[in-house]
Amino acid sequence: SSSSSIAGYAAAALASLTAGQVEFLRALPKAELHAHLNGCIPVPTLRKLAAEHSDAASLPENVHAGIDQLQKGVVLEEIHDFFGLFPAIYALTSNPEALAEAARAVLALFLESDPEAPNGQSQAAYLELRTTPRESAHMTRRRYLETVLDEVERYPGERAALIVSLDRRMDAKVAEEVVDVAVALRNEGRRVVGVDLCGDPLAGDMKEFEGHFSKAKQAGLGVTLHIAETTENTHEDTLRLLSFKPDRLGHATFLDVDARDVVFSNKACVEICLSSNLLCKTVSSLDEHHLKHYLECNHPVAICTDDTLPFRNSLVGEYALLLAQKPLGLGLSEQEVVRVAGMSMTSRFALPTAQ
Ligand code: 6MZ
Repeated sequence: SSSSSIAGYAAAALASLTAGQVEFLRALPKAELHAHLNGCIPVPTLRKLAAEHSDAASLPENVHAGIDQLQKGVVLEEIHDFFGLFPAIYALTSNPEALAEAARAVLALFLESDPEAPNGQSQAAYLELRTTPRESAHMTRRRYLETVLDEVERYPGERAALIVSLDRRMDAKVAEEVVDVAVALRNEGRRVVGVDLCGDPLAGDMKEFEGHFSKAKQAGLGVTLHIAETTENTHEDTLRLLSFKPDRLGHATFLDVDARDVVFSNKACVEICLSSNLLCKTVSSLDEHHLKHYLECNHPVAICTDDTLPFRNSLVGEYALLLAQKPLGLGLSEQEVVRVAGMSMTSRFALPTAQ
């Protein structure tokens, strides 16, 4: 529809489907397992946060221009340009009230009735929302995570959980603090289900991070790692991350033969973000997307949105990319799409046992 906030590849695929096919996709139970909080804030919420900001004068002057750009749709020359979008967004989610409002809007986007669905289904049956805790003048990292968890836990019947992200750019001390807080919150019975490694794919020395992920695993948290997202990720970096024994992998676009052997034998679910990969230009066309390879090998995958704000996609739109005929989509059958959606549901991390 013309009021749709989605655009680009996912919107084109959705528009090519019959009403019956769209209804089929909306009704399909699917889990969103790879969505970054600050990458999924709806534009109207960002505008509201900018208008409400207690000290408008302290906002960087590029914030309004940044929001205008996001609304128009960003064009990235390459993935490294992507990370420059976040400082403007972060300026708006740096106190607990604003962060809570952003988290509420993102949870609603995936879990409340989709205004565009005639039968009022939500985009996702289940959401594992991920976010990188930031310290600011207004909150500690622990307070950041508690603020997001308060919103996640408002969803009864266990429809949502939190993954705590470590950024590759974090120094080892901060990364350690973040894992310790994630483990402590989990032990307090809060709905933290996993830890993630994200951020600029070439940043940081991952040697320093091994202990953090083993600590998280010991505490019963799931581990998911952004891995081999670009051609520049080295063989060594990829194998090192695989040695952390992740339960799931983000992107895993450029695995070489050795790495693929490890992934296939571990059966780590691969979180696939089709629009994200096309827009960040790490994959040149759907026809060349590594998803095809995983499907042929019957390897578990989960179809996800990554960042609905800059990519202007939706979970239903990403599934439309599976079902739409080539070249707009991959041309999978409904039966195959049912199987793919089922894999997202079975790849969820375990919830903490009730205390
Ligand atoms: C790697 C990504 C990403 O955590 O502040 N992020 N990291 N690859 C991607 N693929 C395109 N998309 C998002 O959400 C925003 C942060 O998520 C990470 C980046 O570190 C970004 O700053 P949170 O809620």
